[in-house]
Amino acid sequence: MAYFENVGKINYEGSRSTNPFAFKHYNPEEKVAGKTMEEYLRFAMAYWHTLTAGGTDPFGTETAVRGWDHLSGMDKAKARVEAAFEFMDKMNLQYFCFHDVDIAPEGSSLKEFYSNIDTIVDLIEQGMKSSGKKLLWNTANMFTNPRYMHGAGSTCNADVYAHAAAQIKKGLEVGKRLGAENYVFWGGREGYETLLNTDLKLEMDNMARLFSMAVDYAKEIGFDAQFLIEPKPKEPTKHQYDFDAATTISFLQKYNLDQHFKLNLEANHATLAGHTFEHELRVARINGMLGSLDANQGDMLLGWDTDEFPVNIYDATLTLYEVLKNDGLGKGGINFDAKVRRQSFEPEDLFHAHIAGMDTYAKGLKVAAKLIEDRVFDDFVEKRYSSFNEGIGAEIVSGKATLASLAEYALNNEQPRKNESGRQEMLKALLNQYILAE
Ligand code: XLS
Ligand code: NI
Ligand code: NI
Repeated sequence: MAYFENVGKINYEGSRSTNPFAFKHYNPEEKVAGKTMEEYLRFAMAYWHTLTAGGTDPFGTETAVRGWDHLSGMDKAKARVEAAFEFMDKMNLQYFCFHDVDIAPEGSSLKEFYSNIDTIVDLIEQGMKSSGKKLLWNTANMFTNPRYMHGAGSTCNADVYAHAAAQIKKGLEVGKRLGAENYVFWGGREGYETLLNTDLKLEMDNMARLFSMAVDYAKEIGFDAQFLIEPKPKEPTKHQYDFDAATTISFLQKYNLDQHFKLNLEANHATLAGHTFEHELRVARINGMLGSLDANQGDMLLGWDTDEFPVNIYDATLTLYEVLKNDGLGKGGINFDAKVRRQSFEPEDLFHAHIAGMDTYAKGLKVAAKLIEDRVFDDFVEKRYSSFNEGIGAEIVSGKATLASLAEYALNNEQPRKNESGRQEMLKALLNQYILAE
């Protein structure tokens, strides 16, 4: 059965193509900065947005029209697996990502959930074998079920904590079986609403304990995926512990978990934290913690995680700039944690959305590669800090300088080197020039 029968395979037709069902920039084979686009971009379909979600919002029910609407329970779950492989094939997506509850219904007990997962994972495994598609990452949803109202790793209820552990255990087993390249933790309920009822220290210690248990269990079963934490400052919880890249890195360092984890950074989460996406990527990159991306974009006029498909080429360029400077994402990839708008309810809209996102990132990759090749910002930054390459600057950098030696230097140098312009506007104009030219 075909679930997307109105759409065929999406191919690259070049930037002048007028076919809405074609890539204008994403040309998987094309070489950019020494690798093919496909190797750098490693695009993934988010199972939850593309197959499980139906377009609800806090004020309205589902609007999406899908070929599996008439089914329910396990039949629906099975149909979605078929649809998933058809979609990835047509869309030329090599990877996918899912939460446990996206693929299988929870049923009425943990045992039933485990068995539902096993049945569906059998089908996914077959689909992967015959199509060559790969699992970028899986994760456990520990935020939707009412049991997680107070959190999962940070809950006040030890029985709920145990349930979360059981979900993670299964998630790791599934990940191993399907050869997941990463395993993600996103803590939507790991945080607090009011300090009046919260033991902040115990909650954070317990979260770290759960992560350590996961590290141990993965080792025990020989699951060698890269562990990732996905920061987000708020929503659904008022204050979330994995607030942003910097906060999450220091959390991991404090609990000696930093060698086992990297970060999965999401564009819309960055802006919710009051950062640009490139800020989050840069912080992770310089700390050796850049793992994977959740590609989407928010709406500056709306204050929540709108998870729109990324279409902003300016942002994509700066995103890919960091990715290239990181020499790619290693085991990571670019997961479209993005959904079509509720009004875009037809199956075709899923294709338009992914084409828009993949083309935007492909174009960003090309521009970023050129910016790096021409050392547009590198040369400027190098020169800007050149006072640290010699004399007193070199002493500071080498760690030899003391407050006393610097004070002595300053006393003898009442006329410091004059400051130079930061040339921000010139650099932004250059960036525009590259975006428009490429
Ligand atoms: C929600 C998160 C979530 C994670 C996976 O805001 O982005 O979808 O990516 O749990
Ligand atoms: Ni995400
Ligand atoms: Ni999100």
